[in-house]
Amino acid sequence: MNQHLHPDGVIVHFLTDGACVSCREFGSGHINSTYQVRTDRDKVYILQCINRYVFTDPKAVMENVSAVTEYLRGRVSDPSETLHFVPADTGNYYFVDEAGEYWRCYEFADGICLEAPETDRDFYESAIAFGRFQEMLRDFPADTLHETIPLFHNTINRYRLFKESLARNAAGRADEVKPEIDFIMAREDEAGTICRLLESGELPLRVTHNDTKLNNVLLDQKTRKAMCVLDLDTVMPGSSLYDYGDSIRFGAATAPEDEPDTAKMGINLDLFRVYTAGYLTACHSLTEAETQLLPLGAKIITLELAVRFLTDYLDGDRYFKTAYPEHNLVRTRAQLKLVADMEAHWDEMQKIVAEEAAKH
Ligand code: ADP
Ligand code: GN1
Ligand code: MG
Repeated sequence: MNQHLHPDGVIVHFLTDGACVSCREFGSGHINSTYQVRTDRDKVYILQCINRYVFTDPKAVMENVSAVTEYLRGRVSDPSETLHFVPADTGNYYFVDEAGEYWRCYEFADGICLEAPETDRDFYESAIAFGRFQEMLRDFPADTLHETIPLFHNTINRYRLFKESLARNAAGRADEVKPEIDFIMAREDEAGTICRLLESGELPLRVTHNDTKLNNVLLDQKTRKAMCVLDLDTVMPGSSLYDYGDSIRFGAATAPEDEPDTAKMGINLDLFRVYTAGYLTACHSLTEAETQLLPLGAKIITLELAVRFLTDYLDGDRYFKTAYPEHNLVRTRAQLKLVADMEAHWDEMQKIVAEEAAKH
């Protein structure tokens, strides 16, 4: 992770309403360093230091995020449905500290952020939020976006990077992960399916969010309706299958992403149906091929995350924030168990998608 200045020394460079009276670490994102700031005028903000290991061109990230939020502002029915940045004293929406770290400040969006759905309704609403997001960006000019992480969901490339890390064995951990390697390698060909279909034009390339886990969406405090999509750093050209699939991976699982007891991990088919219903309700533009392949999107992105977590474990935990040394391995095993359980329930997953699609 970045070594950066204390946030107290940074917030003064943003044009907040009032002076900072408290600043604390906030949220459970795996990438950026996030703080919640309160001012003496009782205003609340989010201050974030962008992870430069992950985002090598933070200025490009900010250009993307500014362009997307600006675009959404003209399309949402209420301003609370999109993010609002606070300018820095330089006039930019970011501030660069002495160490070269990039910071940004958002108005705090006061909504409910969940690590797991508390009710079916919550999960349905998150599907509405991400489906609507996809729909609103339908005509966004994709060629104006920077590729903030090159080949982000190119699973073929993810396998290539995995094999390189395995060969390097930088952290000396390759010997302990033999069963996980075998499981992953047995599915290499299938993992490239979406890439190949995008390449051949059988699946459309869209402007997508690319990081659609439940804690990247806020629900309204009072109504618990979909409010605002967060974490726009990876908005880039991509596939709707990964957006749908990543929400399933994280939210329709029977255990958290880092559940150490893999016996507890599996696919919750009720939640799978709930999310599918919500997504298809809010996002009308999916082609027949996309709709049919939704289960495959869920499976491939789960496999891709296993590959990414294991790659990071082999590299010595450089990418994802970890709370303990085995964390990335635990995450890998949980994802692989989820893949195995999806395989065991494959026919049911296909049937659910077909039934829900028939209603639209
Ligand atoms: P990361 O890339 O590290 O996941 P996020 O942008 O997702 O960073 O922020 C981490 C967490 O901070 C989110 O999951 C959410 O809980 C909270 N958060 C981020 N931005 C806001 C905001 N504008 N208003 C309220 N909460 C926010
Ligand atoms: C990261 O930033 P965050 O915590 O919302 C990661 C996603 C992974 C996710 C796994 C930029 O998401 O790709 O799916 O962790 N974001 C980036 O929990 O790599
Ligand atoms: Mg996040």
